[in-house]
Amino acid sequence: MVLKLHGLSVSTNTARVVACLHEKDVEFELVLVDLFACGNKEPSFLAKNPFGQIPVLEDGGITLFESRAISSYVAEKFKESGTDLIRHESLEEAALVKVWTEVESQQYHPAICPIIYEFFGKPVQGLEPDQAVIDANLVKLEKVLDVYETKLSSTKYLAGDFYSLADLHHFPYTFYFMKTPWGSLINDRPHVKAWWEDITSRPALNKVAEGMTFGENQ
Ligand code: GS8
Repeated sequence: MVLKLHGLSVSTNTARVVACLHEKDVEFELVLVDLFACGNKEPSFLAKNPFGQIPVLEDGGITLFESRAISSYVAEKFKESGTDLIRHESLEEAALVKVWTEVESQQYHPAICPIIYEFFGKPVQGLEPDQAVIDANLVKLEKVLDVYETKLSSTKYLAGDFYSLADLHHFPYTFYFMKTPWGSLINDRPHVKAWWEDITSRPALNKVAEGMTFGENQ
């Protein structure tokens, strides 16, 4: 049975899961949820995710929400196909992948998410971006990126010399961030820049990027 992913291709959190499905060569059906028509607040959707957010994955008898948990499930279930994203043959490498997936969620995301919301999300809702919020989070993001610059000067990717789920999880928000006026935060750090260029040359991620057109008409 084909996996069903409820979401939108422009959505960052949907794109995180789609990236993982492409890396694993897993066939899936994207079921569109119209956020603008509040499709995510309908009882049939709330039955799948009581928090009313995309993405949601349905795989046979199991229904999952939270994009990082979904991608971990996909990477684990299909560990034998496509790119090995979780280094399942090495306890140490697998642990490092978990460390850096946590870093994305606990350090990187809290800084980058408000910037993306202010810059792309608010105008779509007819609201004015708050530059003070953007500035405060750019400072936070710079500090995280300084750590990344040091780390990536000793290993090619975040968890080691291998591409993993940890790198992949950074893709959607960084992709939109590079369309803001502050892409120099990435480009001015040579190791971070090389890492980003390497990741974005991956066919699986290029495929995801095709659908990430949010804010293109701004
Ligand atoms: C966040 C999902 C989310 O914010 C995850 O899956 O990683 N921590 C969750 N989804 C947004 C769309 S942006 O991708 C969403 O569904 N927003 C609508 C709403 O909150 O009403």
